[in-house]
Amino acid sequence: MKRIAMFVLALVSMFSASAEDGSRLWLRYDKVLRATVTGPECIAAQELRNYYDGERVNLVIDAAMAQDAYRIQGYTITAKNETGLLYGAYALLRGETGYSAPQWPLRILNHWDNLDGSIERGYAGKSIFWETSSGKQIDDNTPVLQRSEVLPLTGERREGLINYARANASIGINGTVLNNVNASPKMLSAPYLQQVKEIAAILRPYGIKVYLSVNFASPMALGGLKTADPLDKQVAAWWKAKAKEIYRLIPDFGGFLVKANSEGQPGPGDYHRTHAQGANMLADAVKPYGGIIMWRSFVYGANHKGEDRVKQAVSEFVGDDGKFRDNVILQSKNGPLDFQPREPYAPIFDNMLRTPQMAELQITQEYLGQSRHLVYLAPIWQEFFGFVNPDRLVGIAGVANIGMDRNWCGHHFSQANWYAFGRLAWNPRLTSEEIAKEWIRQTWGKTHAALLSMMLRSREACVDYMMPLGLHHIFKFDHHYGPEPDGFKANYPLEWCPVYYHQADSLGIGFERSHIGSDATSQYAEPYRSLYDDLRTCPEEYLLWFHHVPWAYRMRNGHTLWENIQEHYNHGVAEVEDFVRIWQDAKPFIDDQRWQETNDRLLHQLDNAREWRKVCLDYFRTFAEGKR
Ligand code: GCW
Repeated sequence: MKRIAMFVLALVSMFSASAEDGSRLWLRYDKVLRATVTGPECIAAQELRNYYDGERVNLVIDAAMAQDAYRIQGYTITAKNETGLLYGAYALLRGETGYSAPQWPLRILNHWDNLDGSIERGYAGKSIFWETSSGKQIDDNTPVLQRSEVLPLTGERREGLINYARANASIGINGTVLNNVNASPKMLSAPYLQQVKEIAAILRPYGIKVYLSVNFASPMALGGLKTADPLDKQVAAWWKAKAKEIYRLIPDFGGFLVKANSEGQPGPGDYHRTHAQGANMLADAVKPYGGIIMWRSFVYGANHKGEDRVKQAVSEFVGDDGKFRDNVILQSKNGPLDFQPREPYAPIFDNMLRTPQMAELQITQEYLGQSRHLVYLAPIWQEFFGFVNPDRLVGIAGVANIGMDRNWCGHHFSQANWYAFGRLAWNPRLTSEEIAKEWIRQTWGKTHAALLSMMLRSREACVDYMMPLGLHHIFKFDHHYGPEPDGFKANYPLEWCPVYYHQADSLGIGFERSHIGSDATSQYAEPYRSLYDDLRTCPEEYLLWFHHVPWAYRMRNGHTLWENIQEHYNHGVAEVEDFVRIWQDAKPFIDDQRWQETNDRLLHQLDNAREWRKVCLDYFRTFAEGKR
């Protein structure tokens, strides 16, 4: 009887293996149902029983182990609790042995998902968490929905969330923010909190806590108060009551993420209060339940007339250093501007030494070809950790690239970025190469050297065909995809205009940020302050970020700057041409659907890379070759 069952299962798994559509991510285990698993009955035991291709596994709980750590020794996995065992089980399934513990206790995905199912900067379909049952749009004027209007989590939705949880647990992610930082106050209304409770119940067994982004003006929009001033007693009381309501539903709720006084979002600044005053008021509300506040430092604009945008976060926050409650964490993007293909690290990490900090990385490729280009992001993050010591951070957040698309991330290779984020959140000292190898083996079946080479070169290729040598933000308005180096709109904030960033003129190109310019270099700690300030020592990959450089300037390879710019664009395009060749050669080894879909995207990427080169060089040439 058991034999027949196994035969049927094998057949089923053969069929599902042939229909490779990317939906199984890197968890492409075939059912083997072989292992005898002893120890506590838990999800780790289930997963091993289903998928471990060995005879037996012992699961052992040892209270003396560090939180989330595991040890794999022979047939035994030891951990402090079931979550640790689960991490150990997935590690065993990917062939790991030995002891492992995570760098940070907070390893969190940020979903920029809106309540109507759309996703800000999402390129892989609709939200996996939210949708109205009528499919209707939700805006500020929509009344609070009835529970029945919020999509129920049944059937495939529920299955999807379980698989989302498995995927996250398999790489150690233990928290998720369910909604956009541009947050609707309705998020905190009762029908939605019910939904959050249900999502939390699905994710909890996988060791994942839920968090919410909150709108700072919620007490007005939702509570009918006349103000959201953090020093107002009624406002503080409203948040306390809201926290109580949330924790009654979800006792292990993680806390709030806040985007305040940034890009039009409300915040304490509206009442002439500081970020610390705003954050602390919220921190006091969640403190009794062990909650945290992740307060973002991504601010620029109104209050900083004329100041170089990349300096504004430090200017605005430095006075608050040391003034935050101990359950507030400042969350900052890796670079001082906005998730560009290459930026120097954000100097806020040098300036807030008495404030716990988290880094926010972007998994969704907003400025790196979205989910149409193959760009493996681990090298960017590794580069960042080369400047900002992971030991100085208390956690890490990644803006998710996940949606309802069959393959979750739009591009089959964008899955690697989700995977790499989790692995680096666990251990930021893993190399991009180690992670890519792991991912390729699990996702494509074996170690393909050519795929590895393509992935490892892809980020630098993107920098080269989009904006080499420290150029930045020369994207088309708003959609952040194609090139628009001549972009300027008089009625737009200057900080959104490409011409503001590259400053090309008849003399040269680049943004002068040394002491003779905006002096952004002075926000850096040594040795970087001096290194970046001096044109002669500034690394060439940041050259035009920090300096306005003459077109005829001699670069390290002996060629002029203008020649170098052209060489980089050409190199970027040549790299993508090579990726297309690599993929052609890989055809015999790759299943049809994934091969075809990836091939289509690579060809599209090549068109785009050529367009970037043409548009940028044609435009810059008019200055460089003295035609203006
Ligand atoms: O890069 C900008 C994005 C916005 C985003 C903002 C932020 C969520 O273009 O879409 O808003 O950053 O990080 O707050």
